[in-house]
Amino acid sequence: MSEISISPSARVRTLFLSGRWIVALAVLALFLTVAGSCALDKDSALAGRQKIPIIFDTDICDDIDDTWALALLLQSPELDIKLITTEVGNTPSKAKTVAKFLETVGRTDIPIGIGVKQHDGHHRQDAWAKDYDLSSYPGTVYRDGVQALIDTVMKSRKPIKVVAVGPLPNIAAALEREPRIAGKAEFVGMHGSVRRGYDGNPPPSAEYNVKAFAKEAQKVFTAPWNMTITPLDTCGIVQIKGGKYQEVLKRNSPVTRALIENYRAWYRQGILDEHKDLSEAELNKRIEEKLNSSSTTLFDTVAVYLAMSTELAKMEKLGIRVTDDGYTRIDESAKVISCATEWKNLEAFEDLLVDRLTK
Ligand SMILES: [Ca+2]
Repeated sequence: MSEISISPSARVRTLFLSGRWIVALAVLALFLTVAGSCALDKDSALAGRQKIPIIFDTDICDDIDDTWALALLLQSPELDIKLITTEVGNTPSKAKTVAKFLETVGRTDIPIGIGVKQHDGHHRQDAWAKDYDLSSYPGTVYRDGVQALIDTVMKSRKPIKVVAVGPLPNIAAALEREPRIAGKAEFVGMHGSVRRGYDGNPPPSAEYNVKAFAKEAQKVFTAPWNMTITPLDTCGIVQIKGGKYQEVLKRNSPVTRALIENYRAWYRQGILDEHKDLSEAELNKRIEEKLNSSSTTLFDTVAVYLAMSTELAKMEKLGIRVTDDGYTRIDESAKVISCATEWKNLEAFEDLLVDRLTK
């Protein structure tokens, strides 16, 4: 209808005026919507700026501490998880556990990358995810986790942290394929043993994550990126027990439920691997005793913490050389790495861990 056809009659004028009101209201509504969305965008941008983008590289399903670290990660709003890659052994099987965990806690926005596979064998948490079909994961699963890691680092607009809590075949392969990732990322790892070994005392040990793939660790520890590690000196003495452990056990949230279910499956398989003839009653008794008393040593949770803060630990800049037999020796001529060599306040870290897990 053209403007010429508008009649000057009162009826038409009324309609015309009503129309103007409708237009005015629509413009106002549009203005409010745009203003509101601008404010939201501003908030989102602010939140986005404050969050630290990270990639979590984990050998989950071997020791259970990776699952505690994953739970801490998911409960830490400072961190923006861009990708989780699975390390060592049957990496597709490990990706199933990660996928089921993420789906259970409603975080299928997080992509999963399947890391370098060494074998088709079993891992101790397989039973927990045995009925899960990885192809049903609503989020993205990258078959080539190493490439996904490279792409995630290279396209990140902000410096990204690679938080690695297992041996390092994926990270070494990524550095081999695209050395420029070292200029775009920082490395934060649970690796090595500087002055104290597995029992919390000198001498240092050949720590598993380094020793299991020492050549790969050498590649990662000489790449030109900023590195921060928690060696056994700090991560090897973290264990949650007593009232703090009971808080986690009793919280019964999706995250703590998935965590404790995994702990149970992992512990059960560990006993079965060593005592095949154990009666079901004895097996259950041992599981209940352990599951009701304490966590195991939660090495990997400290690497997640160091990705957010170093406040509670004493940090030292040390030249660290990875030896062929898997030790991390202090060597002034080696690349300087930031090492958490002692706790300033271990109790505060344990409180933070429990607070995060139970919130
Ligand atoms: Ca680990």
